[in-house]
Order: sequence, then C-alpha cells, then structure tokens
Amino acid sequence: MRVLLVNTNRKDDLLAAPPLGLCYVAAATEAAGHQVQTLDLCFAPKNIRKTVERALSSFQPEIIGLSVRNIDNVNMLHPVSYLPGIIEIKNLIRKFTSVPLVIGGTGASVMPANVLRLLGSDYVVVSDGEESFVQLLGCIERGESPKDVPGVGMLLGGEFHLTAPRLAEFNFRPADLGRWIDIQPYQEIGSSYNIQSKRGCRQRCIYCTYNQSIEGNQIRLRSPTDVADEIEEALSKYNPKTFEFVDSVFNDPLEHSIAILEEIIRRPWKAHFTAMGMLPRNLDGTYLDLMWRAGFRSFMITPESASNEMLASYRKGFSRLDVVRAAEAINKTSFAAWWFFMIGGPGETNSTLQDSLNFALRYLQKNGRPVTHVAHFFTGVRIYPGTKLWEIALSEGFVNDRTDPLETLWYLSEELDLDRAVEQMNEAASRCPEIYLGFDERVLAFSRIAATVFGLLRLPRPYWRYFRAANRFGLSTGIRFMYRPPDIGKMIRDALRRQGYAGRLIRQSLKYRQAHGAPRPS
Ligand code: B12
Repeated sequence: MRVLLVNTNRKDDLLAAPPLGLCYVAAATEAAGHQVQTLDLCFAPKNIRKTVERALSSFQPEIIGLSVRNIDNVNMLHPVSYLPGIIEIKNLIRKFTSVPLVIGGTGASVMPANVLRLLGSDYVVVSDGEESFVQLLGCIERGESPKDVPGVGMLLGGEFHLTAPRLAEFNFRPADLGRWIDIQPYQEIGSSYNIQSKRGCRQRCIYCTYNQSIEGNQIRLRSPTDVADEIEEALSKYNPKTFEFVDSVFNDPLEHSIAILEEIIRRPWKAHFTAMGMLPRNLDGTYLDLMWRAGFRSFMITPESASNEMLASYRKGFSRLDVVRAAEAINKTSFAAWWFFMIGGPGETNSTLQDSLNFALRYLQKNGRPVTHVAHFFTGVRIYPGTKLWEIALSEGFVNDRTDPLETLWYLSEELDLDRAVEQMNEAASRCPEIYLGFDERVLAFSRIAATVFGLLRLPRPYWRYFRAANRFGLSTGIRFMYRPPDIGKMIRDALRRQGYAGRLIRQSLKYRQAHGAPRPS
C-alpha cells in the first residue's frame, strides 16, 4: 500500500522535537513491504495548504497516518493547546482525500477515544506503533476488521473499542531519522538527533502517563551495542551536532545506562550527547564522570520537588537527600543541568514550596563554579485520565464526571495560600537568575533569533543553557527579560475556574483582598 505518514507537530522553537516515533513507524512499515512517504509539517510555511495538497497529489496515498504528539504545552501560566492546529491539518487532508486516517503518538495514546472522536479519524494506535500499524494495514488490505489487533482502537457501533497493546520487546529496526525527514532545520534551531535506548518506565509517579498508555511499566531494553551502532551510523551519515537520549528516564535501570555509556566510550569516534529525564537517585561523581567521558555535557533532571513530603506524595521513589547529593555531585562538574520542579501537587504547602525554592537558592546558584543550572518551576500539575492524580482531583472537585480530558486541566493543592506562594516564587526568582517560572516559557518565541546568534557565535548546545545568562542580564539591568504578568494569582484562579473548580483556592482570593485592602481586577 502507499502510506503517507504526517508529523502534525508544529512546535518549532528550540525544543523542536524531530518525529522519532513516526520514523520508527515508517521504517517498520517499509520493511513490511509498503511504499512509505513522510510529510514533516514542523518547519513548513505557516499556510500549509499547498504543502499538504502537493504531498497528496504527487503520492496519492491509500492510507494516511498522523502523529499526534502534544495535546498542549503543559503550562498553566502560559497555556497553548495544539489541538486546533491538528484539526486544521486533518480538515485540509479531508478536503482532498477520503482514504482511511490513522492517528498515533503520545497525545493519541494518552486519550485515544477523545482524540479519535475529536479528529474524526478511523483508527487510533495506542503505545508502540510499529507492529500495530503494520498489522492494521494488513487487515485493511485484506478487507478485514482490525478490531482485534493489539493497540488498535476504533468506533464500533458508535462505541469506542480498544484492544490492549502488546508491549513485549523493543527490537524494531532503527528509525533512521535522516532517511525520513530533513534534520537540517532541527539542527539549525538547536535541537538534537534523538535516540531511544529503552521503552517502558518503572517509576510510579502519581501524575504521569508514561508507565501506562504511553510506554507501559515493563522495561524493554535495547542492547548497548545496537544503540552505539545506531549512533555510529547516524554520525557517519548525518553528523548531527548533538544526540539526545529521549528515554523516559535515562539512568534507570542504572546498569543498562552504564553499559551504554561504557560502550560509547569504547568506540573510536567522539560525539556530543544530552539526555532528557535523569533521576537524581544514584547520580554521583562516578556516574557523572562516565557521562562526561562518553561525551555528555548537559542533561535535564526531574526531581519535581526538594521536599520530602512532596516527593512522597508524588511517589517519586527518592528523597530530598538524593536530590541534594545529586546537586552536590553535579556542582563539582562543568555540566549544564536543567532542573524541573512542579509546584502544587497533593499536600503542597507554602512551607514545602519554600523547601524546593531554598534548595534552588542554596545548591543551584553558580557561585563561581563552572557548572550551569537552570531551575524551572511550574505551577500546577497537569491532570491526566487514568492516573492516581485524576482520582484525587475528582474527589477534591478539580475535575468531575463530565470533564473533557482534552481541556488543559490542573491540580493545585488547597493547602497552599496561593497569593503567598506567588510572592514566594517571585521573591526567589528575583534574586536567583537560575530560577525560571512557568510564565517565562514565553521566551521560546524568540528561539529563531537566539539560535541564529548562538550559531554565529558557535556556542555549545543545547541552547537552553543560556537561559540563565539571559535572566541574569534581565535581573541586573532591571529590565526583566521575560514579561511578568501583574497578577499571576488571578491567572491561576481563572484557569481553575474554567475547568469548573469552585473550591477553596478561589474563595481564598477574597480573603486576601480583604486582608491587603487592594482591590484586584476580576
Ligand atoms: C524526550 C521528550 C521530550 C524532549 C524531546 C527532545 C527531542 N529531541 O526529541 C523535550 C525535553 C525537548 C520535550 C519537550 C516537550 N515535550 Co516532551 N516528551 C519527551 C518524552 C519523554 C519522550 C518522547 C519520545 O521521543 N519518545 C520516543 C518515540 C519513539 O516514541 P513516540 O513518539 O511515543 O512514538 C511511538 C508511538 O507513540 C507511536 N507513534 C508515534 N507517532 C505515530 C504515528 C502513527 C501514524 C502511528 C500509527 C503511531 C505513532 O509509535 C512510535 C513508535 O513506537 C515524552 C514522554 C514519553 N515517555 O513518551 C514527553 C512528551 C511527549 N512531551 C510532552 C510535552 C507536553 C512536551 C512539551 C510541549 C513541553 C513544553 N512545554 O515545552 C515540549 C514539546 C516539544 C516539541 N517540540 O514537541 C508530553 C505530551 C503530552 C501532552 N499532554 O501534550 C509528553 C507525553 C510528556 C508528558 N507530559 O506527559 N519532550
């Protein structure tokens, strides 16, 4: 069959993500004997009509797969939904052809029934796409119903029907990104060449979907030799500036990541690496040294809190001591580390929030060290269906039985004095250039200009490490680089109100106004 695979993700800032999953599916589909073309819309012109029309008329696909990666940007203070853009793409496709439409990707996997209905697609593939998609194509070719294919969902008599995915092993042929998409624009904006060394996540975090519908909780490892071979081949074919490990957690299982680092060190070539999603646990000097020798110069680290109470509440499986030890070990290196904190999960109080801020103030400030930290504090925790957090949110009135999970839904602890929390965060951010608040993500809009300047100056990647310098400039000149909204508390309450929440955090604002006298715009 002629199969067109479309990347609908148009987020083209310095976090631009090459569609690795789509390329894995393309490679598996081609290996199964189909004729495959891809259409990457990430850097396509704003008006995509001509681009889509051209792809459809030249290839005449018999089936079209759409990857749906992000539902939204998971940012309560600067919310952006990507669904309208994806609907536009689907409508445009439907203007020209009525062939079956299949959706897949993380966004589709998290809320398959909702996304399928919203886009009016024929099928949805949940979790790994390689085998399910190929089997689905076989059924369509033979004129059979794919209703029993693992991981495939569809409407049957108006009801959503999904066969559970089969997540047994991870032994698919390498995605070979550069074979399917033009990696140049990704390189130019500072993004990296993504590599996956395992699937599955053993963590049990109460808010997360990785270990459920995205990758499952059973770890499926690739052999370190295969991983290093893939990197070696990509290096010789495309010579990307940086490789990024996109595993949910790179350093778990620890022994597997150590084996990968050792295998890379053994190889004769040199490459630059970064990783998204490091666990603070076991991140000691020996491990960091191994990373450095393998060619890593940066990584993202996701403790979410530095308070013992909150780490237990989120079920992170490590303690504040682990977080502190990781910071102390990183501080003895020249790495750039981007830390992520989530403020407001169940049980968060102003005191637990202060624990996390104090951690950043004490351990993540530069203080003459060669290390660079960026500490990103997000307010609110995104509520996904199927998680423990959804149950808690339901019982506390943040969502109800009629809530549409495709809306951006937020949980925020009712034990917080919200206005005080905002003051605490602003106060810490105003004296620590390492601290970024959720609203500051607006800076990504300047990615293209920044990437051009950084590129001309031949500065090392990834470019997020310069967030700190930009912030420092803003703080020292008094012109805060990022626009700060006059009333973050009001924005947060408005977001909660929009999702139907009417509880204590809303009522609290009245009390605050009375206590402080100043009437706030409503
Ligand atoms: C690594 C990662 C990042 C890295 C990406 C780096 C890079 N160079 O690619 C960074 C840190 C930059 C990042 C940024 C963001 N991320 Co992110 N990220 C991830 C993570 C951990 C892995 C993604 C990945 O590469 N997986 C590996 C590939 C192989 O798997 P896959 O894409 O799922 O593909 C498989 C299936 O989905 C399916 N499939 C995929 N496409 C298709 C298409 C068809 C037709 C079919 C049939 C099947 C199919 O088959 C594939 C192979 O089996 C996921 C969580 C997770 N565990 O998946 C979050 C995740 C995708 N990110 C998410 C978000 C929100 C973001 C940001 C918007 C955050 C922000 N505010 O900036 C940005 C967006 C970036 C962008 N441009 O899109 C969300 C999206 C969900 C949502 N609610 O919208 C996730 C799920 C995390 C979460 N919060 O739950 N991210």
